[in-house]
Formats: sequence, structure tokens, C-alpha cells
Amino acid sequence: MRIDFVTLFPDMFAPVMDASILGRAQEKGLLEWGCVNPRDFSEDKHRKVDDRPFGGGPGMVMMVEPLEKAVESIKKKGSKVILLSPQGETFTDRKASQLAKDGHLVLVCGRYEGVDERALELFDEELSIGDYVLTGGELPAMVLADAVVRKLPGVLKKEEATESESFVSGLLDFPQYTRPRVWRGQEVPEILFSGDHKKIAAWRLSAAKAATKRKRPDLMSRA
Ligand code: 4HQ
Repeated sequence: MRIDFVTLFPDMFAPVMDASILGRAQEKGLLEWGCVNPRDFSEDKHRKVDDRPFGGGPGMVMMVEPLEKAVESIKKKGSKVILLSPQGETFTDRKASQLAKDGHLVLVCGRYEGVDERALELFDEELSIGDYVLTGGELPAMVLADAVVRKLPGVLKKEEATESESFVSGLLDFPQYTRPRVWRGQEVPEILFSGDHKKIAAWRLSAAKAATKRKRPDLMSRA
């Protein structure tokens, strides 16, 4: 998969995209990524990419022309162009699995008060990572990239990929324990030392259900 970020802040990406599992995905040839800066496509001598909102009010709006040129410079047939914005449909793990089937994602990161409404026709989808307001779309774009890339076949090692994982099953993760066996008087559930893998699996499923009911009752109705 290739992921291109359209961003006024390209320096934000390498520390996240080149680290850890995403870095390893590139070494394995499973991921390529790059950035395109709309400022490089501004016609203006001051490389302006934003302007004051018609109708007045505070803040600035991203101009449609530099954005359009930046997107067109990297778009190929089969590319999926996505705007990150609080107005979008909520991004979910299911959506991540769907996007992992695409060969090329173009993730457009807004700044300021957002993009000129007429730019919306440039995008195949508008996605939000949640109901809170950030200073720009860069972190949401990297959140989406991380969730999508870990779905690509071969990216996770066997021990990193669990089928029982939260949201795939529709339940939260079951509780996990490691050493020490006793911490501040709290013992690890005895069954986990039983060696009976059938019993352990059954215990984990019921513990996952109990945790989901208690912490995320909203998920329970769907599971
Ligand atoms: N922003 N999910 C405002 C977000 C956001 C979110 C991105 C801040 C766009 C203009 N994006 N800019 N939440 O808060 O995706």
C-alpha cells in the first residue's frame, strides 16, 4: 500500500511513520508513504494557502486551488482520497479493514477553520477520528494510517496479531497478566496456570464479556 499525506506540516510524519511496526512494514516492502505540501502549489508570491472566510468571522479557510493541485499531483486511478475532519463519518476498526484493501490512500489534512466547502468534491470520503477538535488533520491522518497498515497481510507478526482483539470480536480485550504472580496482594487468576487451554479460552471469553458490559455497555448491544 502507498499512503500520501497532503499537509502543510510534512515534518510531523516521519517520527510516527518510520518508527516501530510502521517502519518495519516499509522494510518489508508492504508500505510506502510520502507528503505533498499544498504550499508548493500556491500561485501566490507569498505561497498563501488560506484566506479570510466570506461572510466574516474569526480564523482562516484553506483555499481550494492549492489543495486541488496537490491532490491531483499524486492521484492515480484507483486512489482513494480522504479528508480528515470532525464533520466526517466516524472512523472505526471496520473502516480500517475496508481501507486496507485499497492500494493507494491520499489523506488530506486540514488546518485553520477547515477547507473551502467546494473542495469536498475532491474527496471520496470524509472521516472523523472522534468528537473532539484538534489543531489539524495530521494526527487524525496518522491515526488512520496506523490502524489501516496493521491490517495489511504480513505487517503484524503472528504473536502481534490476535483474532480475539477488541472490536474485531465486537468485545473489549480479555484481561491480561504477566509477572509478578502477586502484586500488592492481588493474585493472577488461578485458571491461567492450569494449562487447560480450552478452559482458559472459555474464561477469557466470559471475562471479555464482563469487561465489555461494565466499561462499554454500548458495544454489548452490537456484539
Ligand atoms: N480536525 N477527526 C480541524 C479534527 C479532526 C477530527 C481536523 C481539526 C481538521 C481543520 N479530524 N481541522 N476530530 O479535529 O478528524
